[in-house]
Amino acid sequence: MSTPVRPPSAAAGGTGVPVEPTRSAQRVVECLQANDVPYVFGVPGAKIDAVYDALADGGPELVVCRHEQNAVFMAAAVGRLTGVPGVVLVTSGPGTSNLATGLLTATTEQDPVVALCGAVSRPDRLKRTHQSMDAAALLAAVTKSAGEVSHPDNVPEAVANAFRAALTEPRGAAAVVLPADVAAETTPAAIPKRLPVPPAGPAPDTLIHEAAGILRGARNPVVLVGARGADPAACTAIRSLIAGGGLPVIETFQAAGVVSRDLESHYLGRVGLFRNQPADVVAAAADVILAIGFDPVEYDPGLWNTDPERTVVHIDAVPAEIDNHYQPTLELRGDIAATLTELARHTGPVRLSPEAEAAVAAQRARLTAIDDEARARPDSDRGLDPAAVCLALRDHLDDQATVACDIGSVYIHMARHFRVYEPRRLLFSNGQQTLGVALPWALAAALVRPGTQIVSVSGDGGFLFSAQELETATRLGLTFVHIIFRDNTYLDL
Ligand SMILES: Cc1ncc(C[n+]2csc(CCOP(=O)(O)OP(=O)(O)O)c2C)c(N)n1
Ligand SMILES: [Mg+2]
Repeated sequence: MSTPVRPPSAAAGGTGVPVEPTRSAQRVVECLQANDVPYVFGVPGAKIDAVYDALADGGPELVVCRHEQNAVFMAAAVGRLTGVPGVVLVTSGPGTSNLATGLLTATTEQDPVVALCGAVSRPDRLKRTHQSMDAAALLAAVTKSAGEVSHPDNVPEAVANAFRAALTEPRGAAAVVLPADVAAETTPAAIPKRLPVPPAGPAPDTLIHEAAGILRGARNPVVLVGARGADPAACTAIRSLIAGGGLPVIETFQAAGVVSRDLESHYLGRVGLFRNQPADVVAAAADVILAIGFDPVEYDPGLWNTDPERTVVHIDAVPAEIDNHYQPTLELRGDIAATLTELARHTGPVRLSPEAEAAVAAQRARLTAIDDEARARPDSDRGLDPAAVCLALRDHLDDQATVACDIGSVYIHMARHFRVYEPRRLLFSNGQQTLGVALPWALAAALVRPGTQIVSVSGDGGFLFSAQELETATRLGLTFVHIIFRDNTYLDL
C-alpha cells in the first residue's frame, strides 16, 4: 500500500496528554493520522470547511469526488482492502444524506468506514435554516454508531470511538456529526492513543472438542465460508484446516478467493442468489456443514439449509443470526483463526466416505464442464456469451489482480465463472446488492494497490450510476480498466 500520509504534527502524539489548545477540526485530522488513514474522500461544503482547511495543512491525502455516494463507496473499498477504516468527509444536509446508500452498503457488508459529517452550528440546530437536519437520526439507520458532537473537547474521543466501532466485529460504518461552530472552536483535549480493538481468543475448549468429534464422525462434511472467513488470518487458518484432508469448500461471493491455487482440488464453487450451482448440490448432500464466518445476508438459509436433520457447526466472531432455517447444532464463538487452528489440531485431516468423495468429484467435474462449455461457444445468436467474456478476462489477469464487480447480470456470471485464489481480489456488493459500486471501488483499489492490475466490470446501467468518477480517476492519474457489458437495458437475464 502506498503511504502518502504526511508526518503528524507535534500535537498528534496520541499520548492522551493535554496539549496546546487547537481548533477541534485540526484534532480531527490528527486523529486520522494517528489511525494511519491514507486518504480522505469527499465533497466540500461550508459546514465542514474547517476540517477541509486543516487537511490542506497536512494529514491524509484528500480525494475530492464528483458525488458523496461515490466517495463513500471508495472509502468502503479502502476499508475492505486494507483493514483500516476508509474515511469520508462531507458537508451538512444533502452532503450527509447522499452518504446513506454507501454507509448502508458498508454496514451491511461489514466494510469499516468512518464518516465525518458537517452540520449547522449549535444555535441553529432546531431552526429551519439552510442545510439543517437531524443528521444523527438519519445516519443511525445506516451505521453501527452515529452521534453529534456538542463540545470541542469531545471531538477527539468521538472520532477515536468511531474508529473502534467501525473495526469491532461485525465491522461497518460509524459516523460523527460535527457542527460547524464545534469544529471551529479550540480544545486542549489531546487525541487519544491509537487503541486497537482488543483481540478475542478461540472459542471454549469443550466446544472445539465437540466440533472435532462431529467432523471426525461425519460422512460427507462440507465447509461453507462466508464474508468474515475471508479475513487474512481466518483465510490462512481455513487453508491449514483443509490441507492434507478431503474437505470440500464452497464460497459465498464475498468469500471468493479463500481457496488458494494449490488447494484448488477442494474448491466446489460459489453459492448465492439462485440455488442451482454444483456447490448447492454438494451442500444439499452434506451431513455436516461447517459454516465459517457465514452471514445470512449473503445467502438466505431458507434457500439452502432446508434439511432439519443436518448438523451445522457455526464458527464465527459474532453469534449466529437465528433463522427458521439456521439454528446451529454447535456455535463456536471467538476469533475465527484461533478457533480453527485449535479445531485443526484436535481433528487432524478430515476424510470423506468413498461415496461422498465420488459425489463431490462429480460436482467438481460439472463445475469444470460448465466453464469448458462457455469457452467453447463464446458467440450466441444474442451476441457474446457473458460467461465466456468472464473466462477470457480471467486469462488476461494475474493472481494479484483486483476485480470490482457491479450488480446486474454481470455479477451472476462473474460469481459463477471467475476464479480467484486470494480473498478480497474479486469484490462484490453481496449484502445490499448496490448498483454502481464497481467503478469507485476500482478507483480506490488503484490507490491502495498501486502497480497491480485493477479492473472493474459493470453493466451499462451500473456504469452510468458512477461514471462521473472517471474524471476523478483521470485527475489523480490512476490507471484501471473498466469493462461494460452493454445490452442497452437494466437487467435483461
Ligand atoms: C441502487 C440500486 N438501484 C437499483 C437496483 C436494482 N437493480 C439491480 S440490477 C439492476 C440493473 C443493472 O443494469 P445493468 O447495469 O445494465 O446490468 P445488466 O443486468 O443489464 O447487465 C438494477 C436496476 C440495485 N440493485 N441497486
Ligand atoms: Mg444492462
